[in-house]
Amino acid sequence: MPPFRPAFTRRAILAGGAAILAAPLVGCSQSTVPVAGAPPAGRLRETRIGGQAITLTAQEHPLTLGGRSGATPTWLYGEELFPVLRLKRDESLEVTLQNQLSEHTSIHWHGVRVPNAMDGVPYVTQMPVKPGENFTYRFTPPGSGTYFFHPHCNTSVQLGRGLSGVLIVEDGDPQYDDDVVVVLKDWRLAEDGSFLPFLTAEGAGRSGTYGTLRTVNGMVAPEIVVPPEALVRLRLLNLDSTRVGDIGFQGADASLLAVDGNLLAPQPLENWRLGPGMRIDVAVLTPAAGGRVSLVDFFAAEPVILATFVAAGAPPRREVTEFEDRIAFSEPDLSGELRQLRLSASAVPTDYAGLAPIVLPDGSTIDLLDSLCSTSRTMWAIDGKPWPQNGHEHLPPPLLDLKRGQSVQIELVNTTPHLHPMHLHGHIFKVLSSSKLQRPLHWADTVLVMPEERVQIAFVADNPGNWMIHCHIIEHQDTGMMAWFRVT
Ligand SMILES: [Cu+2]
Repeated sequence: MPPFRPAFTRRAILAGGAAILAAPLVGCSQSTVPVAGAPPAGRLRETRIGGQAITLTAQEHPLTLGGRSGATPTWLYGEELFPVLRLKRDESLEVTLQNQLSEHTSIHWHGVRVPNAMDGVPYVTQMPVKPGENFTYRFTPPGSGTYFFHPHCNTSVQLGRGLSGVLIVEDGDPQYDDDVVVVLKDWRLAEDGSFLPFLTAEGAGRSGTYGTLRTVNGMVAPEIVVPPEALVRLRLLNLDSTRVGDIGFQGADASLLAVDGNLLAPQPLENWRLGPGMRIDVAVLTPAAGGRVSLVDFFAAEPVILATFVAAGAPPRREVTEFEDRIAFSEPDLSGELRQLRLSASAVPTDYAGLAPIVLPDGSTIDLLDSLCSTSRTMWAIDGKPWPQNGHEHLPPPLLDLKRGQSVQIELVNTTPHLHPMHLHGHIFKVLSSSKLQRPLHWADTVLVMPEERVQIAFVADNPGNWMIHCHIIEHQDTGMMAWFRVT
């Protein structure tokens, strides 16, 4: 495989990127990851956790957001927004969730191909972690990437209140002069800082309920200092429950490095449509000291500047390094049958009484879903079936029943006028084709299906267990656009 190089537009090269690109790449400078003290302005606190056990305490914590007049009762893992945990490849993770909330919770490691018992889905892969209880997650991520973690029940509320964090598994050589985590999230806030309802009938039945305050790393349009004339890696994560962005840059050229943490053949980035749960890694060539680069959402008619990167300080001294870090996923065999899964609206009421026991990976059984994980109202369905299936006395059968090692080809068919970022647990799939939105061949764990669009994906079912497939617009998920598949 050829050595890795970011790919920029011709404009970048003409504008002076040539000096950087012509020189062999680059950067013995360690990525600047602060481990103690306050994080630099505009950035999140980062902690190295490789091989070292840590505790995340889920708790309510008052924070003032966006200059609101009063504090917001956020729910956090600790006392700061979006803790960033960093690991190197092949390092193990050991995180104890301590629940100091007033309701049960769990941690789902979005995008990480964990063993099923570590997937953090209450009643499907583990018992919920009740108030006052602990649960320890232990696994070694199988590949590098930009991931995040969040609860998986009552998600509109828990994620809406901020309960989430970032997990980065580094892909080896420090090729970049800086490495910046950029979390996009809106907040449903009143003027006094209190929360507005997270789930509304109008929102849930349409494109979701939007926040009233847009933030990057919990701040409104922050300025983030980066080195000048440098190659900077930005890890952009959409942790919002609702908003789809069309993300691009002004003031610098950018190269798309990875989608959902999975490296792809680097290519110039124009805009990328980033739905909830989705991530992109981008390389940016920063301007000379004093220059500014804007992160922009072009989705609306009036583009919104989400954050500004300000080049300051001395340019980094660069030395030669190159690295090869293509992750080889199991290539699916595309000769088999294409299975269609229709994403549709559903007006079917759901009755949760009398669900049959299901067996968790640890052998224990549970008897019923509780109200925190389910809703009496379903508005959406996958393959005609809302979660759980109407009128059945038992847990719905799996949407797909797969043999380990089997290749699966799915066409997601969106019959609705709304966007649905569809997320699969425990697996990475290849996005093969789509009928509307142009995108390169890439691997992902979440794919945006545009209104009336058909998107073909394929993967090898190589991770045994019971896995969720659901929309990551959380109100759609919470009102039925959720199903599960089994790999045995
Ligand atoms: Cu949806």
